[in-house]
Amino acid sequence: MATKSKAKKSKAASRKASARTVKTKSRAVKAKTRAVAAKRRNGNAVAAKRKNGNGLPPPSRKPWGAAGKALEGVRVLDFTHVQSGPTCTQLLAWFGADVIKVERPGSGDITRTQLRDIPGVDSLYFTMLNHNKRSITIDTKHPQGKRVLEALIKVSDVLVENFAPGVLDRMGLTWEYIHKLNPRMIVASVKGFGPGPYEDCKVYENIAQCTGGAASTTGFRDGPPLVTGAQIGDSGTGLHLALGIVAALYQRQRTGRGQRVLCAMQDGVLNLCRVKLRDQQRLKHGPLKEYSQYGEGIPFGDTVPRAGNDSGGGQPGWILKCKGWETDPNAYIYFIAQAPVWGAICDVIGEPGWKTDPEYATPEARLPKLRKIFDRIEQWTMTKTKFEAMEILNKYDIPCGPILSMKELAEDESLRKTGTIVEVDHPTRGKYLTVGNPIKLSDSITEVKRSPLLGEHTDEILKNVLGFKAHEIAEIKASGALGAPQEAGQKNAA
Ligand code: CAO
Repeated sequence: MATKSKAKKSKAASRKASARTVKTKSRAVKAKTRAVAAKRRNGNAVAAKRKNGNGLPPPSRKPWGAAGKALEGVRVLDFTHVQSGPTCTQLLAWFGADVIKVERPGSGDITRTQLRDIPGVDSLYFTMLNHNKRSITIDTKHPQGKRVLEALIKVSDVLVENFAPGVLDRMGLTWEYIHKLNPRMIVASVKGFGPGPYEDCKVYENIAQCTGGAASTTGFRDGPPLVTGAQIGDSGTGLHLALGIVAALYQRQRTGRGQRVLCAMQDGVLNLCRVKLRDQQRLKHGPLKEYSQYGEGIPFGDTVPRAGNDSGGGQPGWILKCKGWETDPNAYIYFIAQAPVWGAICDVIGEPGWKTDPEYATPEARLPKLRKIFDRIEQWTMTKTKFEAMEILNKYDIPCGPILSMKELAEDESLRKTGTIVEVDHPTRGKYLTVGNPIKLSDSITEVKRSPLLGEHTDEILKNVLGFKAHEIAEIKASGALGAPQEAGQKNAA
């Protein structure tokens, strides 16, 4: 009995086992079919993506400039002040980001009152660096101020700051804390120096020019180091930062998380002085023949010298006097003795013999006598105004450019047409000129809007961006964390 029942049991077991095998097989078949279908679907999706340009929507049919702005939908919490940071956030605002400038109640960005030309009115320093932004006043150290700030951090994409090192941390806004509040937040900073011996130092424009290699290479050999009028430390670093932010926004599309973006002003200036570091390394292999000191027989030391007005590239150039130079400080032209148009240069200045004279015919032969050549060219440019010289030289494709004064630039019609020089109306200042967006996008056209008055948008932001109820706004205001917003038309204290 026991053996029979054992046999029965084992038969039943083997039936069960084969049923299981069939089930497993059919599951495997189903899984395989599903995998094949998924692969096909995936393949189709990839193909469709490719066809659409990597998953992009079909090309908009809206007229150019009517499809929204490049950075529409991006909200920037702007903690910047003075010049470097505001340059960056102004660019982002011009590209369509909603830039909310957080300012200290009562005073705001220090530049509102610096270099004032009209008593009681926001300075041009401020207005020209803060277009297209909204202003909210918050005492970031007040508990109710922190409440508003944290709410803003949660609904923003980018935080930009250029405080002195450690300030943001002292406000309680460490990277770790911000990242915890909003893991998608990009935190972008301008500092004077990157990590290293000077990382805790405060820095202004000219310090960056001096520590980034610009001052030691600017000016004349027999004079002191010079700073340049171009704000390469402030505005230059702001530009670098804006690019870093846009790249981080693009990467966030894939990773879903924010990151830190740091631009040190020293690094930004050095990046713009790249060609001088090039020359530093060339020095090991002999004199820098395109520097006029070579032609003057003055030996080179172990560091890149100041090159006066020598061209920074491989084609020699110099600033030459034009008609009227005795009374007009800007009656000069920059002239490049470009090798391919040497023949035309010789004809224009009345030295046709130099075209074939072995002493002048080749760039190598000319290098040791650049001073003499430019003196001769100057004899010609002094007979023409800078604009006449420009017109004649351009006919022969000879690279040159008049030295334009700020007055001439301000009055230049073509710069106004392109939106590079813009006239803006301001409620307390009236009309003033500014430099518009130098970066022109054909489908994201910049409209330059006036800078905000201090705290002008405080209520609007609390209500519409943060969704605070009337009683909450009243409570925060009563705490003194926001100060009193300035009404349009109301003047700042001088
Ligand atoms: N509410 C309350 N406090 C505020 C505030 C607000 N809304 N906004 C700023 N503050 C406080 C800061 O918390 C800081 O206080 P603590 O030092 O007590 O923490 C204080 O204002 C001053 O900030 P700061 O040190 O950045 O300003 P500064 O005028 O002393 O220095 C500058 C200016 C530019 C030298 C410095 O910010 C800096 O080195 N920035 C980095 C480099 C840079 O961008 N330089 C270019 C400037 S343009 O030439």
